[in-house]
Amino acid sequence: MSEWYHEFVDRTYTASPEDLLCLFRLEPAAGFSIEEAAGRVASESSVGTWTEVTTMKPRIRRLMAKAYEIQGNLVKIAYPNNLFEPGNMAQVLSSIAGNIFGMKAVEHVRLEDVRWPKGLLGSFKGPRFGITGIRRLLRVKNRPLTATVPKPKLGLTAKEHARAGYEAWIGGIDMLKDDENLTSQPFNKFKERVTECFRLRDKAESQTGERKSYLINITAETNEMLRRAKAVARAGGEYVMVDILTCGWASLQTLREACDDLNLAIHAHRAFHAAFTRNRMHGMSMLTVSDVARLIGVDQLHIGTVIGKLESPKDEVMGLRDNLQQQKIKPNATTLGQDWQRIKSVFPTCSGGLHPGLVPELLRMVGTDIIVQAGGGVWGHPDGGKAGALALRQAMDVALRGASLEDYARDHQELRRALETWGVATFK
Ligand code: CAP
Ligand code: MG
Repeated sequence: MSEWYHEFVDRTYTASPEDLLCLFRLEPAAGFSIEEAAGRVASESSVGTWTEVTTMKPRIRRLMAKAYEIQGNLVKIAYPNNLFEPGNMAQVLSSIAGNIFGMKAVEHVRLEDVRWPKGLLGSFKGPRFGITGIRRLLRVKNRPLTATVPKPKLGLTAKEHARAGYEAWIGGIDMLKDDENLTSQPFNKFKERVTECFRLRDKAESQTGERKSYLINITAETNEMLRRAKAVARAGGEYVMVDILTCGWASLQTLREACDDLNLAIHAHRAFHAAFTRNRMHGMSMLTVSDVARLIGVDQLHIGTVIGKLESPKDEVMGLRDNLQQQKIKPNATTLGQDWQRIKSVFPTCSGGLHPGLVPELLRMVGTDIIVQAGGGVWGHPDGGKAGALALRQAMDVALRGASLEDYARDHQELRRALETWGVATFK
């Protein structure tokens, strides 16, 4: 073990409330002990490099991160707050989630969780609306909110897309949502989609008397994204949707700034997350992604379903739900806990392979303070989108009343047809 690295391991160190804390799952490479690997991770993610340097100064020593707790392959590292530029998320992540993933001394390293100190936490905006604000916006007090993505994901024209939205809204859906890969392709131009969808949204609102909204995908080069956000605000929209991971944290911060002036809520899609969150030994946890998204300030974020088509383990989904809904998070074996202070909550969104037959079980598991998104589960209904929307609302009524799907389906044709089509079996 090089002398240098052991200076970044100090089991006698007591983390201070001003420190940023990281919990890593760390598997040393062959020939390295967990201390040696932990020292290297702490060094590389703070001030160090592979050798001692003559330019080192006592005041810089005070910026050294410390691996202060090692239990099995779980390592806690404390980072002095002055390592970080307040309000600059990309800089923070380039430190704690930068070069460490490529180090030869580690076989695997995963950033499981971060505890954000008050100072740094206060330098980010957090959500503009949060759960309470979104419920007020859509005038829905207690029940889960509903959303649908017209399917097929791509290929519908702007008019067809808007028409689908109208059917879903009339069928009882709260929010139309674009798919993560729909932006402004030749077959469905953004500008035309804004015009067509908000025209039919207004019509559906006046016909149903319910608030209806549209999670329109503005994902694009940052300046273009800002132009599209302005167009949505001009058209009377309440939301923008963005693929936060493919766009990147810096552009999300830019958008969040603009959303204050435009009074827009942000629906965050997490396409690409599984590239680095799915491997439980290496990469970054979805919990950490949810921290960063909440801090920068999205109002809604996908958390998975456990029972749907996409990989989303129950412990992860429940941990995400709590981390987004609650103000004070208790620590446990794999999380550091967090006091979110004045940072508002984020509406957890369950999506991916959901259909009416799965709704009661989903709500039993994750509760009702969520958004339920069903794309295939609405547009795959044998009687069309409106019937699919009605069936989803009926399934939700079943869950909220504690009734049985089968009994309720006897008097509700749309639900019955959905159950005939998909049953109640969860994805294996
Ligand atoms: C769901 C969806 C969403 C995923 C994202 C899709 O469609 O539109 O993008 O839910 O995954 O394209 O697959 P369906 P996650 O309702 O038709 O399945 O929510 O896990 O981030
Ligand atoms: Mg999608």
